[in-house]
Amino acid sequence: MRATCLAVLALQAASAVLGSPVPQDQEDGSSLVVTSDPAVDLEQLQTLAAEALQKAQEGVSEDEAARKKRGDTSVDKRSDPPCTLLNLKIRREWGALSKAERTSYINAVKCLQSKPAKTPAQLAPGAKTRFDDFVATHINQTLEIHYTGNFLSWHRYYVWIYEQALQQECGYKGTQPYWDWAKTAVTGLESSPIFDGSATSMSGNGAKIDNQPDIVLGASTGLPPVYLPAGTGGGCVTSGPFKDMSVNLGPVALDLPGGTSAGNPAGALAYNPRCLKRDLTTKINQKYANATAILSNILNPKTVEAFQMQMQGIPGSGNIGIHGGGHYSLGGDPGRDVFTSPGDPAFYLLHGMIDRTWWMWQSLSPITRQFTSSAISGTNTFMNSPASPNTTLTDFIDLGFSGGPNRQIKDVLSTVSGPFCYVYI
Ligand SMILES: *[C@@H]1O[C@H](CO)[C@@H](O)[C@H](O)[C@H]1NC(C)=O
Ligand SMILES: *[C@@H]1O[C@H](CO)[C@@H](O)[C@H](O)[C@H]1NC(C)=O
Ligand SMILES: *[C@@H]1O[C@H](CO)[C@@H](O)[C@H](O)[C@H]1NC(C)=O
Ligand SMILES: [Cu+2]
Repeated sequence: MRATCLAVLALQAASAVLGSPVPQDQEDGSSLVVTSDPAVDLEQLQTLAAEALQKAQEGVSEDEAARKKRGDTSVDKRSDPPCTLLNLKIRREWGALSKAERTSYINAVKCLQSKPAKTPAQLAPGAKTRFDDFVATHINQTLEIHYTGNFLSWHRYYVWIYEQALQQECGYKGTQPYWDWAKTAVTGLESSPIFDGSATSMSGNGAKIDNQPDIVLGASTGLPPVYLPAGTGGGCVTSGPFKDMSVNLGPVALDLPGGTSAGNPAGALAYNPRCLKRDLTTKINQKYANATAILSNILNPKTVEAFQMQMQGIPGSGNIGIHGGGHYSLGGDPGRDVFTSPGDPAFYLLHGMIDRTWWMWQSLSPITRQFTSSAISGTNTFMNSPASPNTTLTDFIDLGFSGGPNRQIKDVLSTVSGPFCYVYI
């Protein structure tokens, strides 16, 4: 059944890119057997997703070979190499990596932090390193990449270009790992392999600051604010590979109590070297980004609009979504700052998980959710403020000095076509 559906997908993928109308696909999530354990269901979904997309890709390749045989070159317009099982890359959860693999990832991140920036100093005086190029790009575009039509696709391409930089500029042989919040909600952040502060972690908590007030989110918007508990750290990170790293850019909006933003008065892109701060808050992880929350975000939304809103938290709903749950459970500076958050190297593991969640959701209805105009929804500005045009499949993603080339959104909607060839395990 599934194979037939996927062969159809192959044909439709090609026609979607060429602009012809695409017939409806079938929901492909029917093979999921929902159990009483959301963690088990998520594992199952992941396996189904990898399977569905791999088979789809085989279909695409077979189809291409057949067309070539007939002398039909109409699909050869795409410049990217086909994604096959031979070049498929696997992204894995941090805890599933060996210690040697974790160390090589950490070393590559440190390598990016030691190479000079490509961003011209007059554009972003605070961008000192290649790592900072990514932070500067994100700060510069924050209001056009969150609560927008490109939120998911922009961050997918951004994390991939970061992964490419680690590989091509710093000799990293592995892939971008991810932080599975379902796991850390159970173990607690402080004792997880990502944040336990060991030499093979992404560094641990910040130094403990006593009596930190609750965080109040959205106090200035007129909507009911969300109160988040303070965590178990709050100060400078004291352990692990990144304890001496310098955070060079921002902050822009730390959402301090009372609705004050605490941005750097010298400017968002000014040079402002300081320690990396964290405030690990397992309670936030448990409340907003547990296995049930992730599963519900994958199974319930039927449109991408609903999917991305549930993920980012519907303002005024009191729920910050799994995206917010991940970010605020890390906390600190720049972790808690929507603009500057990629300045904490754990950001890329967090957004690996965002991408993985989207990928699982897409695999449940692969045609509609990867290859049609229903794959995206939203406008080009944060909550459409100020009002802006709807995002379209042919809009470009421009990652500035982080890397490129600029890519149209339609080319980054599938992890197994266009420039990409990866799945999650
Ligand atoms: C910020 O965005 C503007 C407009 O796209 C661009 O011209 C500029 O180069 C960007 N700055 C950085 C630091 O990327
Ligand atoms: C798990 O997440 C859901 C959805 O956010 C929430 O309603 C539930 O209370 C959470 N469970 C715990 C134990 O906090
Ligand atoms: C923009 O998208 C909304 C929601 O999907 C839709 O109702 C509206 O017609 C679109 N506007 C244009 C100009 O296409
Ligand atoms: Cu972001």
